[in-house]
Amino acid sequence: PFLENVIKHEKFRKGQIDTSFIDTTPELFSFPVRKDRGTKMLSYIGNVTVNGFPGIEKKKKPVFEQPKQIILPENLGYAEGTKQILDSRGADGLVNWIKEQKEVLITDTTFRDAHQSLLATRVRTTDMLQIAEPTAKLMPNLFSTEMWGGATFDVAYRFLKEDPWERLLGLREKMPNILFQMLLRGANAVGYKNYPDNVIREFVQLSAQAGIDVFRIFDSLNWVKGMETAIDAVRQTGKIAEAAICYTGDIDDPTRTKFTMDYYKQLAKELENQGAHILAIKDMAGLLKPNAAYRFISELKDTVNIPIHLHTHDTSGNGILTYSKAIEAGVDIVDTALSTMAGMTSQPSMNSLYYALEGTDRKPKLDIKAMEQLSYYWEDIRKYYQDFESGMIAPHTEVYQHEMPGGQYSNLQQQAKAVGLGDRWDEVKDMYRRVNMMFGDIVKVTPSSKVVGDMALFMVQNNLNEELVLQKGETLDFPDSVVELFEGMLGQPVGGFPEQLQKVILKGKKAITVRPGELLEDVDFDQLKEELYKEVKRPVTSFEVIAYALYPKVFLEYTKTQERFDNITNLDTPTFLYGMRTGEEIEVEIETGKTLIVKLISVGHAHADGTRTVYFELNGVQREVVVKDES
Ligand code: 3PY
Ligand code: ZN
Repeated sequence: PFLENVIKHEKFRKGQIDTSFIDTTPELFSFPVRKDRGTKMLSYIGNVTVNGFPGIEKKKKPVFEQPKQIILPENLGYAEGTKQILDSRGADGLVNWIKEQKEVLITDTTFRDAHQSLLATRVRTTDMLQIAEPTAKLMPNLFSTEMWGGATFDVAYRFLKEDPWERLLGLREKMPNILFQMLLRGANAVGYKNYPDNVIREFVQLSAQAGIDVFRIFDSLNWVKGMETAIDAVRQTGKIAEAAICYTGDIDDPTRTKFTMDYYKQLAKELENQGAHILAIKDMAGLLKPNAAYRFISELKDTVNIPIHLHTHDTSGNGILTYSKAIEAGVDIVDTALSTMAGMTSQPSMNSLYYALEGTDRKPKLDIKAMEQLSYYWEDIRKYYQDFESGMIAPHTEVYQHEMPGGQYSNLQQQAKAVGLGDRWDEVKDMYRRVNMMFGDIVKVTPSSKVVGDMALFMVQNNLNEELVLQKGETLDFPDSVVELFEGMLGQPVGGFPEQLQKVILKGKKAITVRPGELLEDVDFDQLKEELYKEVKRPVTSFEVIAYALYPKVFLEYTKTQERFDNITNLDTPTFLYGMRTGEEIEVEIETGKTLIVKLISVGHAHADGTRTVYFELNGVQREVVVKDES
């Protein structure tokens, strides 16, 4: 409802919003009170108490400590930050400012990649909103906070039953001084397939309008053509187009002949010519070794004139050393996460990097005490999501072999469990490496990494190896994603597809070599809006229409959940994930100033029809809901 009010507001529609819009527009917070809200919420709690949460083995709700809150001094305002530089000087002004900085600049990925990589993207908006203001007030010198895009968009709708646009608007309100950065998968937007050009343009336009400043754009095969539309769309909004080279292989390994220094230099130059304001090095698996990083950054610095922003994952345990070398070589910006959300498949720790740079003139202008305080909060929050942890507890150097992106590791592991391969995870990882080579050694990052993962699962499940795939290919029903990749629907890989395998997989279908966007028909948004209106039987916003264009099934499913349970985003995370213990009492603020007190009295025996009655007290009054027991 908050988002609806924002979007319907005349000022918002005319684009007349600034950072004070929400503060100075109290009517945004007036919602029609829905009478059955309480019942719907109880129905959610009853349901998760009885049936558990998808992806979590059913168990009694653990007892968690209250997360450590940060009490800010009352008079502490928001210091001006990079957001004000972009807003006042424009994209080129910001680029010039970056070039003038002696210190290395820092992006905080805690709100996006860190939890995508450690906790299967499951961190909820409410847990971010509670720490957003302290983050922005205590760390005004961050270059940016990466808080949106990648997998967060569909996971929000699909698993968290919340609206990612509300996350963006809510955080924007509490963090008005720091650039907001998102990860955009080029022609795949925030999805797993190429979309028509006008969908990309509309999505970029709305994201910019809702608060994104820096768009990190990549193509999952490093195919520049797949990034053109997105780069142009971002430039048109006046925001920052940060075009990415995805780093794979090893520039120091002479046997990896596709991904050489010359290849990367050529790509960097192309992206600069394409209009990138910043060049990102997206080392999504953490394969850039320290000495290679020094050479890589030095040579790229000599190749392009735009700032360079390095992203890595700490899977191997070498992340800080890689950054230290890259910083010595002059990299402008690096991605880190707060320490308790860092390390392993996530980004290297901001706190550690701070100390690693002591005694150098590139040490970032950040407050280490603040980092530590913020890290305490995340340490507690992370426990809520313990069931989504990957189980990796120590540096994992096999990443140099399997090359799996950090953001994929815990997600593929969930996928493997879901198809009954949880106990064959080691085989899946090794198969992932073999599939990469079978595919001709390709860039592996969403969605190409998902295709490699799907194929690895398929081969382990069906006890296949490389020869068997070629021999029996005609009779095998390959995963759709694999067929689409070999059809050219994700673009063209470096050096083309291996021909024999392509033939086997396509079974006579023709592959394309042009940009898929050239063949996909534009979406008629008016018609789509009409269609969605008929489905949900209420007025819909442009944000909802684009979500529906990107993820029709997931979005409709989400609207159904919303109808069934109303707004459950304000439930605390332990209750959202585990329901309640008998006798437990919780408070839920369902709207500003309106709090419900919920107590679980008991869960009744199963009835003959497989339902159970769950008994609550809501603000002291007895209430019951009937829940279907799905066990
Ligand atoms: C994503 O596309 O979600 C990624 O994080 C890729 O690294
Ligand atoms: Zn990443």
